[in-house]
Amino acid sequence: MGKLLKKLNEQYNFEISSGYIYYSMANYMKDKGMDGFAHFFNKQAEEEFEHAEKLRQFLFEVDVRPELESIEKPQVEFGNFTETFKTAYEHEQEVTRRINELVDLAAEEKDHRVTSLLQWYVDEQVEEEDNFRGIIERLERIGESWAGLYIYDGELGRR
Ligand code: OFO
Repeated sequence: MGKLLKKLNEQYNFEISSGYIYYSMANYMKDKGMDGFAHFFNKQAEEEFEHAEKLRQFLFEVDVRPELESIEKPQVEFGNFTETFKTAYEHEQEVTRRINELVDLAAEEKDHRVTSLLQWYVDEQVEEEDNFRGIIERLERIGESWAGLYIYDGELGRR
């Protein structure tokens, strides 16, 4: 496996571990009685597994067998609701950094197949980051108001 495809395999694993982190956030929220926020993070986890699946399919298509690595134990406590979303946002920024690195490497290696695949991830990251920024802004406005939190919990529960 060349360097670029190895890095893609790493990203495949990273997407799975992202899903794992979001499951942990979902459990934190559920434990605090915020079923809507928990639902949001469960959906987010499912999306990560779809991102992983897309990479897995691609690797097979270019005749590489994807390899699974062990997954690190995710964080369990997150401080509070806003902090949880902030941690998720920071995680998405890390994903973006990794995708950009892959884009640069694909350009260096002149691998247009990978460049084309990665364009989808570049666009997806713009959406993901915007999404989390919006949620954090809402939560910061709501502050400590339980009435506001419950309304927003219901809203994100319909995602
Ligand atoms: Fe949440 O991002 Fe995957 O790629």
